[in-house]
Amino acid sequence: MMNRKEFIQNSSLGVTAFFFLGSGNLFGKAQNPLEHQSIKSTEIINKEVVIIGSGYGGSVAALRLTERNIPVTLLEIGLDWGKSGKRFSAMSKPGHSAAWLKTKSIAPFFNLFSLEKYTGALDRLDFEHIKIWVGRGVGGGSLVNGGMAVTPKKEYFKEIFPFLDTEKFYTIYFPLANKELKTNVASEEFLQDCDFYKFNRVGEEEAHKAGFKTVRVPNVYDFDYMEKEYKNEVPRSALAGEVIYGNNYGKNSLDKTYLKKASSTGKLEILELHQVNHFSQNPDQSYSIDISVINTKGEAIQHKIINTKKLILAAGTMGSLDLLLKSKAVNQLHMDENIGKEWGNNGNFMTGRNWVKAFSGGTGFQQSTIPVGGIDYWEDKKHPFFVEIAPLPMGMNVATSLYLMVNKLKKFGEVSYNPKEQKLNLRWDQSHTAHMKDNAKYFLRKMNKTNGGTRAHLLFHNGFGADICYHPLGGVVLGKATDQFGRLNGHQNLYVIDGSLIPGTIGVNPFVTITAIAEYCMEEIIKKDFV
Ligand code: FAE
Repeated sequence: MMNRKEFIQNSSLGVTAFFFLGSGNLFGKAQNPLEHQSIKSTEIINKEVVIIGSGYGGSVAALRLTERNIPVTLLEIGLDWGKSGKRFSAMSKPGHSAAWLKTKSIAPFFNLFSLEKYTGALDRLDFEHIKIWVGRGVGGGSLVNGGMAVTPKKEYFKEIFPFLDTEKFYTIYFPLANKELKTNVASEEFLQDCDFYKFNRVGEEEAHKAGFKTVRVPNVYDFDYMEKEYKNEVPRSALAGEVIYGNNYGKNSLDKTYLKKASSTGKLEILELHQVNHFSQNPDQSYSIDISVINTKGEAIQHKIINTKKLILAAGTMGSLDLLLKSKAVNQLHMDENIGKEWGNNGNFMTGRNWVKAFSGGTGFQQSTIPVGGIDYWEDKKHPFFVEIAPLPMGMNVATSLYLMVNKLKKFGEVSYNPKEQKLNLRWDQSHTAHMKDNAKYFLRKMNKTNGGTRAHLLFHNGFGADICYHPLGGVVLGKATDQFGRLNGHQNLYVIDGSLIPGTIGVNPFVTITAIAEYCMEEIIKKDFV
């Protein structure tokens, strides 16, 4: 039997696996752009509407405004990968896209790779008890995520958002989000036939034997394209180990859906490599945004102030919190007392099993990077959870199953700002994840008892990845820090439209919910505030 070190060394990829659930200098000390020698002056520009961040919230806002002929400027700290002509790297060969301004790869396991510092597509924000992965670039998290497009359970959605019209969400906003995101489901025939999905067939079979119910999980990866990949009719992406550093083909990330549509109106201006430092409110309720334009090494090369009548923050949960709290510290921006509260990791907890079917074929040599299966145990009274059967595409038969669990939250975390160190603080420790660990123990015990296998000590210290978070949510909660449509309390013309609106948990992978909530908010905001 291999030990953890041998396991890592023996893997031909030595990387990987990690999606689904789903710090750099962005959240570190703010650099004064004018300190940079080459920057002599500040450019001042006026715009009608500015959106900060091009993930799910920002992309929905951009489309709904521009299709009504409203000119929008979208500021994104990361690269416009489509425009740049640069390619995303596969997990076996981390290159430029693999990490945001780091010199070592930052995947959740096995970071053996040195990197050239570059404005890559994946970032990791490190706090004492939790590491948070996020996407950087035009398309935000959609560039690096596993594409799992899951609509939450109606009852849980109702519990989390009791004041929203649930029926309207399930008849209008969720179907609309799924249509625009191009959500689709793999054919059962393909999944049975395809060698690259053995890990999923094994995962489901073992779950059934242990008494768990499994569900097919929709995705935004185009499964028709994947079937062609399998037949070698088109270039491979999901079947060539691409995902967490970006997919060159197949995945309908936001640049191919919402943002493409918004750009076709001719009303959308996307400014890449624009790092927003902070913003201030003017007496006439307009906003001034302080921006460093950076190069691909992360150096500030230009300083801009953009004045705008309306400002939409869509920098993702951690990005929007950072901007709000920093702007309060730097510019005395008024701050609602609820900002930073009700933060959560969406119950993310990683675990796995070694020696899965070790003596009868394992989980397969080749694995697709796109997950398609889930274990639904959400209704259990004592141990409610949802588990994603995650691929582990290591280029060898590792006989190891990886699981990303989504649990309920028992206790919220809280985000604040440390003005001295100029960075975010996150109040979050083992007491927040203790019940998730209990659920993971229960799940693994049941699986191992029926199927054999051991807790995945080869993947994680002690077999549990309690500190891995792909789904940061909350901190600017809808109806608490904002009104019921994302208008920030105590301000005019200032909106938050992203994952921070969801109070810490939604029970499944979150981007479909973030998209649906953005659709709902933008409908009202455009109707009332953009007459
Ligand atoms: P997000 O997509 O993070 O976009 C925010 C954007 O703002 C980014 O492009 C930032 O670069 C940009 N930004 C931030 N700060 C600044 C600044 N100061 N100046 C300029 N720009 C800025 O926000 N979810 C699922 O539902 N299914 C999955 O399968 C899944 N897998 C995942 C796998 C991984 C590895 C990761 C990291 C996440 C995964 N997620 C998944 C989570 C999902 O991608 C995430 O919830 C959404 O992307 C969040 O959407 P937002 O619109 O909130």
